[in-house]
Amino acid sequence: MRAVALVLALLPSACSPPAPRALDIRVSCAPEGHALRQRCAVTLTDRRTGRPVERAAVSLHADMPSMPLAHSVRPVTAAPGSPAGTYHGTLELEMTGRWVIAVRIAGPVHEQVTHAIDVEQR
Ligand SMILES: [Cu+2]
Repeated sequence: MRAVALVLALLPSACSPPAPRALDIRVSCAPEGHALRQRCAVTLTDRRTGRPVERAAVSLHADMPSMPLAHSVRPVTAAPGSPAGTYHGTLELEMTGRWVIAVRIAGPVHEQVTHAIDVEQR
């Protein structure tokens, strides 16, 4: 048991999707009325118990990897919705192209995943 915990602690903390530890984090975003207005849904599941994670602190941060420092989109707090363990937030992006959404969980555990979306004008 202790050996397992040690091995898990030694795993490198990746900055992108591969293997978040305690939580299974699913992210999906879809335009809401306008291409630049993206409503994102985050679903949190406790990997150990398989149960949805409620009362988590979830925030969404958007950036354009191709244009460092060019954008300062306001981070959004994702509000809990249904089903349990689902959180929703709407980001107002500034232009079409590839955006990376960082989903930060600040409690009950700390984790972050990133989710890339290609925003196209239709
Ligand atoms: Cu840009």
